[in-house]
Amino acid sequence: MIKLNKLVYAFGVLVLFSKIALGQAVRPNVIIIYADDLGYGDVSCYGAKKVATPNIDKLAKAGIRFTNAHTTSATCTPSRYSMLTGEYAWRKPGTGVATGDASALILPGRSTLPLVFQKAGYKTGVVGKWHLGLGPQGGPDWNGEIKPSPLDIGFDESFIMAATGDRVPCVYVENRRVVNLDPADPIKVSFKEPIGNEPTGRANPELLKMKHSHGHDFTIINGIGRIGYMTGGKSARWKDEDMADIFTEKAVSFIEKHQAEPFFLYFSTQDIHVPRVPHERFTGKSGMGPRGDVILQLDWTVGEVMKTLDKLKLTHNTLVIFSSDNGPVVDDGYHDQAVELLNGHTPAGALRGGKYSAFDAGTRVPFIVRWPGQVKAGVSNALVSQVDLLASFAALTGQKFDATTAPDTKDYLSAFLGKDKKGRDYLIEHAGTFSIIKGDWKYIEPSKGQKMSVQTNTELGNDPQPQLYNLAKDIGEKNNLAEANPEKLKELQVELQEVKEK
Ligand code: NG6
Ligand code: CA
Repeated sequence: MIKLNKLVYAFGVLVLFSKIALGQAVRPNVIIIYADDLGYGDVSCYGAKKVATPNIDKLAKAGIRFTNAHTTSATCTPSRYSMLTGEYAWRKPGTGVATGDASALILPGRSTLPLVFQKAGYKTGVVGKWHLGLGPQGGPDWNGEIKPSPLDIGFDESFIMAATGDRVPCVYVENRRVVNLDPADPIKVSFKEPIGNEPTGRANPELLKMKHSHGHDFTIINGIGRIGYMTGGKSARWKDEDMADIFTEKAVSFIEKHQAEPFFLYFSTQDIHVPRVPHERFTGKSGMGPRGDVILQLDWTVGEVMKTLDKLKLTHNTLVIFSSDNGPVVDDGYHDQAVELLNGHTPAGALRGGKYSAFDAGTRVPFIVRWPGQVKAGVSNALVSQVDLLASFAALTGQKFDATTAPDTKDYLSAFLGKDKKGRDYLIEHAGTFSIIKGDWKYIEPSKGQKMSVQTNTELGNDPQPQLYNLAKDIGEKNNLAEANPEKLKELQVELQEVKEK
């Protein structure tokens, strides 16, 4: 039986790569489940012991679990920008963490990941956290048609939150409209000055069900202080407790609706970002407080998607990617007991730093690819970057893309499918400070930035001295070899400079 399986697999791979080599389109369904702030060590298949993620583990067991996969940035907006456009976000000013009323950062007229699929004849959809701006300069019209939106850059369908769970406006946007909006109660949003007269976390802390530890003291929505002021839109406001159910239901119905055609779904969960407000089914279940509970909720979400694929008999014809947009953070601005109840859990695994950090925990993330019958299950240490998904899926589906607008994405399909065990020669990470990884080596450029984020208790990786680490021997980036190895240092400095100037 085992032999037969091996033969079937080998044949599948042979056929697949012959087709790709011949430039013939291969069109599996593709789902990217993109978690928010999930760290390298936050799931059990990456070594977590205090929290169990059976559904994510199952995905990893049937697919490839990458140990050296990276986002391009240590925060959300730039990572997503790079993944969807194939351009490192730091090339474009204004792609740092976006406010809730930011205008669209990805404009029509350029290559994008969803456009690659759309051109290949896929139905494309986005569900969940967007955080890439909406609307024209000056921000979107929350009470009218929202344009540009994901619909203008390659998605056929869109059900999103504009920014983050902790930023106003706390409403869902479906295609071009805010969901359940009463025109008699229009939405106004401001990130500059107070508007309306609703209570704020700063003025009315007694109204909060979850207190802020830093920031997050503007308008109170659903008992939680947010970033930014909001008034109106009462009937449209979300309830954080239901968010995972709502997004999961939307993702599942997208899959059901398009089961007969190739589809691409970018499913971007709010979990495990702050505010961590799980549905009561998960409350208290991890023993680690809300942060652990939303990891369980995320795992449930993944399970629901997998169940849907099984039920519709799409498992074999669907390539699933599971990953995260940046590394972990424990206290990201709310008193949710994440610190107190950590219970020895290490969100970053053996890596140093976390979200916001130039150390590797900022950008090295869980990354799983499952495609039964085509991708051999196992572990890959190949160096891969999310910026390469665009070119790689263009290669898979036989599409061309505009490399002038997507200059940084390269075809590493055979690394993503587990055939090439090496992956990239180098990749760039950005956390305000630039780093480059090349082979076993990582260089972090000198920076005058803070060494520690006191608020989040994160080592940011900044140092006025150049830092050089041998990640193969020192994954925790403890032993700076810059002085001991000036040639390697120079090599990486030159390489980083070349990429920056490209
Ligand atoms: C920070 C927020 C943090 C989080 C982050 C964005 C404060 C003090 N901190 O500014 O809570 O929202 O932005 O996270 O407001 S991200 O994952 O979307 O990039
Ligand atoms: Ca994030």
